[in-house]
Amino acid sequence: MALLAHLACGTPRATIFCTMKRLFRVLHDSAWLGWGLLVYACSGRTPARAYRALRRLHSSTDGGINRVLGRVYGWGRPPMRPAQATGALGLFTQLEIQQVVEDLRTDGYHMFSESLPRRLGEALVAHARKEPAELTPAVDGSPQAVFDEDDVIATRYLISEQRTAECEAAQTLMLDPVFQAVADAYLGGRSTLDLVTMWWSTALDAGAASEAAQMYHFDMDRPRFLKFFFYLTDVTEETGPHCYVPGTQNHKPAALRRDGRLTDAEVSEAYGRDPATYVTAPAWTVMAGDTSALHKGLPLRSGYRLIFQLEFALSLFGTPCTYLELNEAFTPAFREAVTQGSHLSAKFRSPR
Ligand SMILES: O=C(O)CCC(=O)C(=O)O
Repeated sequence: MALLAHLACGTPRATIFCTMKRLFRVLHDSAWLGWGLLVYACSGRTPARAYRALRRLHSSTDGGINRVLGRVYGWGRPPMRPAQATGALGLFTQLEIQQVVEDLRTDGYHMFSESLPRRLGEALVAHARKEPAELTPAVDGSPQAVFDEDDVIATRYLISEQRTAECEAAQTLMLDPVFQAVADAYLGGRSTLDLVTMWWSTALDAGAASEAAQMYHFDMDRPRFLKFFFYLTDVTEETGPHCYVPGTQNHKPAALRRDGRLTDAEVSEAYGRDPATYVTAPAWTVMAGDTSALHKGLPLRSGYRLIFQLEFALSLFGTPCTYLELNEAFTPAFREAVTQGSHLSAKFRSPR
């Protein structure tokens, strides 16, 4: 493909033609995106065409569109910048928060040296052990199953957002001021909780499963977002370390800007070596990651892995957001935070 494009754009006249064509595409996608942002501002609904334009523009501008939108959101709703914040990982001064942000800017991820309190981690694991989960790949006759390490039937078990959020330990982490302060500082604006999810990964199929995000890809559900990964089991070389290509949240080599799944060979070829960092860590480790960088979960060779994840975004423009019901499973403190107009409010709806 790259050779064909080179031949097609080989002569000076053809080069001008190719440049004009690319420019036209960027302008065309920008117009769709601008229209979509307007529709979203009026109705809270993202037109599918506008969302597709955002994804194409992420590739064609090498992330430039996301940086521009990030600045615009930041001007509208600047981050809070508290002098300090205290949460499950302890007390963080603004300086310490900025150090986390620095790592995120350079590498695209940061491993916290502080661990999740055992009490919270164990409560999440206990919740995940009893919840029915959606299976990938789908298993005939069982749309859902509870994870059973002695009878593994799928590569991934995804617990529903609603049921994950109803776990009290999950609520503690959603309310945590440190994660919110880090997200705001990195994204450069007031962020909103956008996703709460928990899934088991297993060694059932050792081949890279595209559906289970085990091939290189970038995430682009929203214009600007940050994820927190909470490791609830030991993540070793055997049990599916995350692979990150550091720096690709800022720039990607031209050959890797394509949307969709990329093979290991394509990624290594673009760098002339394996550029990935393989993130292994014991249970209760927390990692912040900008997954607009190229990343994947390495297929497990044995055992299983459980991850709890929170995502914060500057806007819910993008893929349809799953709104959660603020039912009686939520603590009074959590309900109050939602109703008082916090970073949680956009994600939750009162029961009908
Ligand atoms: O390690 C995995 O299961 C994949 C995670 C991933 O790609 C993501 O959360 O964006």
